This record gives sequence, structure tokens and C-alpha cells, in this order.
Amino acid sequence: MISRQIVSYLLVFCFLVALPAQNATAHGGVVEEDDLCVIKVNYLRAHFKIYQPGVTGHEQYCEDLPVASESIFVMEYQHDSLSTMPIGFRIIRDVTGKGRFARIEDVEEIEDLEEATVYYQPPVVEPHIYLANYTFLEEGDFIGIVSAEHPETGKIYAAVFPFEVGFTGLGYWPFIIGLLLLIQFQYLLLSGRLKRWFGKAPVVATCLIVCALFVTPTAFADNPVVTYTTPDGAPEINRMHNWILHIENEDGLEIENAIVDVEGGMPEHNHGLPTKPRVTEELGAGDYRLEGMRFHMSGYWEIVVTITTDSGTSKVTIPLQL
Ligand SMILES: [Cu+2]
Repeated sequence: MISRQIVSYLLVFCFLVALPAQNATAHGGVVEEDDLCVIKVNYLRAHFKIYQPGVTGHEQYCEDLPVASESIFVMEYQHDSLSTMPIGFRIIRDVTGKGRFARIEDVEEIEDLEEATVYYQPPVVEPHIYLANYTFLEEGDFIGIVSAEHPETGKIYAAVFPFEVGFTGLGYWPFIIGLLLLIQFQYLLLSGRLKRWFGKAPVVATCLIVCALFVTPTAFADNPVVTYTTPDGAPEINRMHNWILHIENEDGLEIENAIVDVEGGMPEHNHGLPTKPRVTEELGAGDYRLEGMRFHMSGYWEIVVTITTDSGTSKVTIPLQL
């Protein structure tokens, strides 16, 4: 029986080795660096993030998205020349069969790109920030393709990033753990150990470890979390009003004594806020009074909150559809 168990474990081991690394966030053209997602279009770099404002508010994603819904793709250039290059963006269903390993070469081999395309934004020069807005109709595997044309040489640079919509963050793990448990259970049952062990600590400990594995969140580093309330009522166009910002760290601990700066604007219109809002008072328990907020038009706004504490400076972007 023992040899049979060893064979089973070997099989699972081979299976594991053959699997793509589920936890690696650095697949495709998007990598995670210093808590930020960076997309590399050849030598050109841009910060990259995706929001699902209707579902998860201002939570940012690098690539994989939890549900099929309205998704806003944002690129902030780190390389000035991107602001003069026509940038195009396409989302296709993953018809390469390569999944997370899809590369630009695999995309080039697709015979009918149009057929696979679910979203296409033709190349356009966006001087400050690049935005694309697509509402996914179904979950599944997709590939994003960003292209940038060099204004002088006409050379086209491209980056592809495979991603999943309907991403649970668990990948193959539930399956692997289930398989391991089954093999272990079979072994214990056949060896008669289950009877001796039943109700004893090792079994409980094993269960706890397995449970812990299941609930481990696929967290994106320790960014501060900013929420806000508007004590004077919901923001109305052209009305000056205040916000109360609430700032916590990722573990839910309130961040106090921070220097908080706020700016914002409409990335699609390339303009800022019409006022210069300021944090005028720290209210305690992670709350900060922000005065002088005013929006002069409806549309998509981003409020960027810069938080400086002894441990450093972080920026949090709050997307806001007015
Ligand atoms: Cu505007």
C-alpha cells in the first residue's frame, strides 16, 4: 500500500511541476513593481491599473478581474514619448490555447483577429493618460493588446497581457488540495491509521492548515485603503462641499498623523479639479476633513489621495462617476 501511496504523490508532484505558477503576477506585459502594476511596451513603461467601479469601487487590479462587468483600463505614462504616440488597445478572447503563457507571437499567429476581438479602440494620441472602458459580457480568459506607434520611425511596439475575468484567485489549488486529501484519506483508510487517529490533534491540525490555505487572500501588497463620506449630501455638480476621508492600512488599522494631500481631475478630458481641496483637520480614528471639493461637470473623475506617514508615501486613486 505504501508504494501505491508514493506513486500517487509522485503523480501529484509531476502535475504540480507542470502547472503554471498561479501566484506569479508577472505574466504577460504587465508586472507588479513596488505595489504598482507596470506595463512594458517594448522599452516604454506605464503604470497600469483596472477598476471595476460598479462592483469593487476604487479597488485596483493589475490584470485578473473578479467579475464580468464594466471595467476601466488606465495607463499612466512613465515614459514621456508615450504621450506623443498613437496608442491602440484591443481585447480578444483567448483563442491561442496558451492561457497565461500567451505571447505576442501567439497573438500574431491568430488567423482572424477581428473574430476574436471583443473590444477595440483604434490608435489615438492621448497626451496624459490612456483610458479604455469595456463592459465584459461573460467570464473567461482574455488577452489585452496594447500597441504604440513610434512617431518618427513608424515602428509599432506591442505588449500583450493574458488575464482572466471571473478570477477567484484560487487557481488550481482547490483541485490539488482535494486530490492530496483524497490520496491521504485513502492511505489512512487502507492502513487502518484513520481509526487510531480519528479525533486526535493531527487530524484537526491538518484540517486547520488546509482551511488556512483556502482562505489565504491573494492580496496586492499593503496599500492604504481610503474610503470617504460626504456629510453635506452626495456631490452635486458645481456645489462646494466637504468630504470625510477615512484611511486605514490593509489590515484595517486606522492611519493617524498622516499628511494627506488631495488632487484630482478628469483623465478623459485632461483637466484637473476646478478647486484646490485641502485636508483642514484630523478628526481622529483615521478620519480627515477634506474641504473645498467641487466638480464642475459630470463624467469620470479620479481623486488622488497622497498619504505620507513615517513609513513613506502612498497614492490611492478613488474613481468617481458623476
Ligand atoms: Cu471634464
